Amino acid sequence: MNKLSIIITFYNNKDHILDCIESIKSQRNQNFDLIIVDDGSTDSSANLVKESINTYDKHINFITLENNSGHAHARNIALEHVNTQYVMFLDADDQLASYSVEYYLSKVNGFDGLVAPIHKFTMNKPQYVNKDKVRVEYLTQNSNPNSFLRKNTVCNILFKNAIIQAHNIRFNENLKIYTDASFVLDYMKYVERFARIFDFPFYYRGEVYDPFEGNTLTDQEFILTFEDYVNSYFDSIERTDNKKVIHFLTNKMKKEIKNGFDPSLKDIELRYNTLEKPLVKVVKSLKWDLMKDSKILYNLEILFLSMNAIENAKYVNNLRYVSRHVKNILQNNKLKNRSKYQLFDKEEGVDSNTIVFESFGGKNYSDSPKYIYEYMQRNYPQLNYIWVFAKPEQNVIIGNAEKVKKGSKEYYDAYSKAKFWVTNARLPLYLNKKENQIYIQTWHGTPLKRLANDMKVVRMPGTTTSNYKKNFYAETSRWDYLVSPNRYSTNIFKTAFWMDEERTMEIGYPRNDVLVNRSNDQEYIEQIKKDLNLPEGKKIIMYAPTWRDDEFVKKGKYLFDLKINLENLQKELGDEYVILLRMHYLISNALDLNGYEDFAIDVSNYNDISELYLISDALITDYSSVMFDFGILKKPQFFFAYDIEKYDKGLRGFYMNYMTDLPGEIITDEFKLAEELKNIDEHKEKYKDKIEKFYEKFCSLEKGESSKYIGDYIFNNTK
Ligand code: C2G
Repeated sequence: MNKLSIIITFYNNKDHILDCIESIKSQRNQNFDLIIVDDGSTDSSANLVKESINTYDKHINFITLENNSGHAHARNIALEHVNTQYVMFLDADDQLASYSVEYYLSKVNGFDGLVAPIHKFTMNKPQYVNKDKVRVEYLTQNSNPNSFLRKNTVCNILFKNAIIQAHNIRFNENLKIYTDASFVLDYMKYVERFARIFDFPFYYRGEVYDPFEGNTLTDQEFILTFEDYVNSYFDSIERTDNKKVIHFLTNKMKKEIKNGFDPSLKDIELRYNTLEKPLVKVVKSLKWDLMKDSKILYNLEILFLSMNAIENAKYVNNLRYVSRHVKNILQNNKLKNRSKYQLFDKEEGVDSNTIVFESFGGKNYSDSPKYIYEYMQRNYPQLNYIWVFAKPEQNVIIGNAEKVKKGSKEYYDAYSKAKFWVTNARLPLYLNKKENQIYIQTWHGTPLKRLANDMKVVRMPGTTTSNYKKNFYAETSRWDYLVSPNRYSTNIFKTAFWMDEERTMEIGYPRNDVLVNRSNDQEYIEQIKKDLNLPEGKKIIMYAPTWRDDEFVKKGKYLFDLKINLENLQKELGDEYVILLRMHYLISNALDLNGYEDFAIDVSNYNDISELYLISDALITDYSSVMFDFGILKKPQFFFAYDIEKYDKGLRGFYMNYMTDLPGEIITDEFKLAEELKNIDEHKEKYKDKIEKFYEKFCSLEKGESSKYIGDYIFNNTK
């Protein structure tokens, strides 16, 4: 007979349930019973599970509940079916490491339980238990009364079935979300000795893919969970008279209040208004605990709350916000400018004639903001223009705009004062877009790679899928207008950016006006070539690849490993061609072109890629949106997709069929690339129809008037 039962209950977990079941199948030690409860799912998860266990050589107790009745009920039902010495719970969106069951069974030793840690989602999971890292201790409930309460969850604890059944321990079905403590607290009363594992991962939380759907407890809106948390707290302290346990639970509750009503939270007012009732109730009961070692203003807020004086409490909460910023200002620290801005930014300070421009987060003077600015500068020189740069001294701009440094006092003044914000990438969320300001987001490319909310998982340093999407949503919800280059993009922006059509200006890209207006201007084109010091009489090929989400040094700094074979290209093409190497703006490593100076030119720091399109006879790219802009010129393109497998399936996924819809040859081999490039004219002929089709779909909206459209719109809305 098996020693352990694992209980999985699920409700509409289609995105995670297979990974969860896989983690069970992958247990090296299969000596356990499995009880699965479908808690009235209405999505495909039940079918997914059934399909998956079809090929699993194990007897499974699969229970279907007709209606969804909540975690507590589903688990209580499952408990009726346990026939083993121990039982543990695995959440349907979590996973167990393949060594867990084996390890637990070797350590539990007949004791009253085993408590193992819960880890966050990670890509880098160890494959075995590292003896030098893991720590196992045998403890008594008397001396360690709070071990079972760790992390607010019953998951990843081995409970002894005899204790559960003898004392009829069950989850409190009156609680909605935080039901686990009710079970654990009753169980703890009968525990003497138990094992506890520290310092090594055995159980992983699943990744949150969709932070807006709210299926995952840890990620749910505070507004929706706080009241239940308070109810669960009161339920819990009634279940115990152990002072240490009460102290532990109370400390958790205190933290929940302190963090949940922090004055710097963006939705603090909403939280206060919605949660007044449970907040006052719990504060009344914990008043002295809350005030024990807190600062004076916090204590005052608590005091007001305990007296039901909500308006006064709110006032003090705001005072705490103000005092934080005043402290930054008085201490003269690096947040000083931002704090001043947060305190003094007012609608009355907005000036209708001021426009602030920023491109790629202040990196340079480029892209659509530059073209809109130059149009306005020519036609409306009387307005106030401001450009934001990370390094203002390194950027030369035309016209009379003021240059300001990101993060400086002048930077915050600019965003506070300008009625119009024009930028091509996300702006930091600490900038307050006020009601009487207009934020025009030009964005920076027709999407090929999946974007924002359309990405299932986000693998970028310094963020999680959930945080990335939440922040993105906060950003796009303050865009008044988004520029779209074509119908295809407009449709994508609806799901990726939550942008409705009313807020989308489907007018083509300002940065592409020059491609329409000057593609035949030989003099202009020759001048660009001269400025770049290119050898005369040679044809020009540009290589402009994109970046890889998973190749980075740190947040915002990505690496690129040049996979084209310069030596071979020079040998094959050097007499006739030069090659421009253009790295994406996120790439931070320098190219080493030693020995290729006459053939390869690094144009990564040349601000305006549109000018480079104009002088290039052909383009090599991979998955970059440069293909759509270059498509306007109907010149040959080659797609050097050496890592297509990884990029399409693993990293992002595409919006279109990469293999069939591109206006040029897809090449994965460095030598084949040189061969293809030798026959540019043939290639052009071969892809004639596809180039036309591509142009129709993605480029035909471009009429060379987009800068004018936006510039005039802005001018007409100034005073
Ligand atoms: N770019 C460039 N040089 C490169 C690659 C890109 O100057 N080697 C510029 C182009 O203007 C391009 C823009 O940066 O259109 C965006 O680059 P992508 O490679 O498409 O990548 P990304 O920044 O991830 O934007 O909707 C578009 C997507 O958001 C992609």
